Amino acid sequence: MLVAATAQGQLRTEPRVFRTPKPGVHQTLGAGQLDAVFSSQNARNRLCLGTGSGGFSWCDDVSDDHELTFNAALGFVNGDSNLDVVFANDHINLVCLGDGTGEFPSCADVGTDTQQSIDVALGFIDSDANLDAIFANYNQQNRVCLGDGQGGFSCSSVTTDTNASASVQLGLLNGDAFLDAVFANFEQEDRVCLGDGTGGFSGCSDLSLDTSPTFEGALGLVDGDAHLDAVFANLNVPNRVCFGDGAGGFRGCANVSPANRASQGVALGLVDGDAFLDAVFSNAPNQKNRVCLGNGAGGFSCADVSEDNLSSFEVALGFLNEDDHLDAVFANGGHNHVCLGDGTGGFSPCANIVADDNPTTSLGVVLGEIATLHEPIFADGFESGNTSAWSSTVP
Ligand SMILES: [Ca+2]
Ligand SMILES: [Ca+2]
Ligand SMILES: [Ca+2]
Ligand SMILES: [Ca+2]
Repeated sequence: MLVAATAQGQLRTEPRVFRTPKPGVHQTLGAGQLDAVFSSQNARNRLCLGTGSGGFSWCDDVSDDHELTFNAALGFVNGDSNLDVVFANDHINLVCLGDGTGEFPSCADVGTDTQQSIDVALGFIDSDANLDAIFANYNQQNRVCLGDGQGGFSCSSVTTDTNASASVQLGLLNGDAFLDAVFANFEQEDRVCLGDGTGGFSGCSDLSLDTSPTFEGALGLVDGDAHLDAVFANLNVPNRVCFGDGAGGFRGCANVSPANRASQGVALGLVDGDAFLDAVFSNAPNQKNRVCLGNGAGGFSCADVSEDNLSSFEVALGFLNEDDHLDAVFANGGHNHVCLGDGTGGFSPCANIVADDNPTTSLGVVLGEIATLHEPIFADGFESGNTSAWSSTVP
């Protein structure tokens, strides 16, 4: 449990203790290599450093915090150019500030809210240049937390709604330049809340009459117009796509496919070679994940990602190797999993992330270039930090 008494915005510095020694020569460091942060159900959240060739070479705890974490978001929270991470927790949410080497030396509570936050999104919600956070809370008021640019946040309720929100996405849904929010609600109507540009939301309305058990949503341009659309991952009923009208409403919804699967997560990206947005769904428990190729008009054609029957709670898409084909990382019960895209809608090969030798249950995954700074190379046999052992530095 977190230190509840930690003052809002006051960073606590944690000892930089790594349980797994980093390699002396850190071949994974360098710009352009995606790393992954996994949100853990019953253990510490994990960072895995990407190799740039489709694998992950090294994993360790992000911090000593032992919260039940449902999901995370990456962004530049304070004034440096190192990616930071915000965790949506069962209790108080957490921000950990990165130092660019793959370590997060400072973590702090995000406000003092103790709601059960299932998801978090980051964006510029008010008019300043400080990144803000918005949290989807289950059966409690959703909260918006405005950043102070230094790692501190000031939180308030989005509305008085106390829906079973399981997911939140930010996007420009009506004609103004203020970020809006879509909340996916479990067995309740999903809601859209229009931002007023000052950190408030001028009102929320039902996105549709659909009351599916929805775990996650994603926003993207699915059909041929310039209005953001929403795709929802549903439990044991068809996944749905809803088409934005550009005015903050949605003009209708359709099934992504008629299949009923236990979809817990969804990510959108250009998976095959056309310009039409595609969707990848993570399914759990013990089901094959699915890739659904968009036809640019709102329709999808779906297939299994692989033959693996995984318990995948979340999926993230990114370029993990050097080809131009989107790849997928799945957050699993057990070993997390990577599938490399072939650019035609297929994924092969797929492999477990064996660099994480202590797999638990990961509920979320986000990708970003976290370890971008070059690190000193140390001579063999010397511990990192023993400055008498400097041999050379990476240019
Ligand atoms: Ca802000
Ligand atoms: Ca707006
Ligand atoms: Ca496509
Ligand atoms: Ca790739």
